[in-house]
Amino acid sequence: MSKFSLPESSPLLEPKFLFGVATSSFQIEGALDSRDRCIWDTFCEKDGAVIDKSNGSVACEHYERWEEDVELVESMGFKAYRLSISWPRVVKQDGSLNKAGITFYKNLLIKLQKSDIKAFVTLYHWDLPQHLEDKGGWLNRDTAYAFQYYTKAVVKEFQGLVYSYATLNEPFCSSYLGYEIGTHAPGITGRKYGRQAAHHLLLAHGLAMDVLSKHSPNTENGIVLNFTTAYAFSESDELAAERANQYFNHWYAKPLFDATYPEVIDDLDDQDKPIIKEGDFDIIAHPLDFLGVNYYTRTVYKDDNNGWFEEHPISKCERTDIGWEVYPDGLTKILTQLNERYNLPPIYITENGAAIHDNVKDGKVVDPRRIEYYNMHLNAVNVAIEKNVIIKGYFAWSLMDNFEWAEGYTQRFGIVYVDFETQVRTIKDSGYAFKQLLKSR
Ligand code: IFM
Repeated sequence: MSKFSLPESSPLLEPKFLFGVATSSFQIEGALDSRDRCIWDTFCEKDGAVIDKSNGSVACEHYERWEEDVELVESMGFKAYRLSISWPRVVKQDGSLNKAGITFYKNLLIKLQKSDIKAFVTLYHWDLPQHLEDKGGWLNRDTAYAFQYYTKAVVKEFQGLVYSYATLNEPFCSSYLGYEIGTHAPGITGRKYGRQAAHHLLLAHGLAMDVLSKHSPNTENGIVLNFTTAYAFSESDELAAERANQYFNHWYAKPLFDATYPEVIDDLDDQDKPIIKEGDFDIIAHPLDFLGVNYYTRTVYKDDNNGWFEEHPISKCERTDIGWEVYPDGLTKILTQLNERYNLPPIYITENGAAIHDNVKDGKVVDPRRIEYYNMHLNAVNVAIEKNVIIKGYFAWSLMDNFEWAEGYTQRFGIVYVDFETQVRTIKDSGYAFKQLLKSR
């Protein structure tokens, strides 16, 4: 009997529905000395930036332990692995390639291929080379063209080894958290910076899609966006919730499909609106082979009586240990909403998971709350498919506990436990639950 319980007729139980696990370079690799610095190395040095004052210099030592880690993915029966490439590990400041970095990823990709695991490669999961930040980072339009150059280099090197490329992971986080409220690297604040960074990120995505479609036509090429489904506190807050929805979610989706920003842009002061050059939207709205959807929770909004919205914190609800409400209906809602609003390509759920304060006892990690979280969200995906959303796969976040950005090592999202003192990995019960599900299909 599987610990996950899905309706017997669920497409998730068919072998062609792809199950994978996800990670990102900065969160697991370590090995800072063998690459250029990135904005997160710098950010971690700032007082108060990371809750436990930690950094990514060791992380999960994946740079040394990658073979063991691929074997873990294989042992649980996953047929896909989502990883990201560290830009400063493969392209040096002078534009030449870092051979050691290229070899590391090549070996990893070859092992995945030999293990019959599809490689879903994300090109940018937040680790911008520091030398580019020194020239303005995502506030500088040239960074989008530097990303195009980097994409070309990667694609040439990894021909035949990659199943799917995503240009960006969660441009909302890179722009809003990084350049608008400053809780992520590079820690800049100001609405106009957030909006401009978002525009340059989307431009970078479009430029990279052009490279991918020309130089890697046989991979599935797309982008990964995160969505925090917006709910209204009361009927009179519907308009405010829709504003928030446009500002936090559709700001990143609408340009891809409708070649324009959502209406909420008209509510911004002129000085906060991004500078958009003629032709930018033609680049950004490049056709996609897939859309990656990351989902963890929802937010409830109220009108702030000033023409804008504010968050209305829910007092009594179930939460994971990072404090995020458990709300699986929000996943179904955002998937159906995207399907109604846009002419969508097929979707992969590229991240979903729960942070729980686990511990190892007698060699085991018992994590029933995480199993239940996954069970509810897998069922939410199933309902979305019943409502005609085309979904081809699901990736659990994350393969293993890792560096959770501004939360440092205080939050554990893995289905594999990592002891950060010894680097010993232990498959959690949730990992075994996936194994059981995958074996039963
Ligand atoms: O750990 C992150 C990941 O890097 C991006 N998506 C959300 C995860 C949990 O916060």
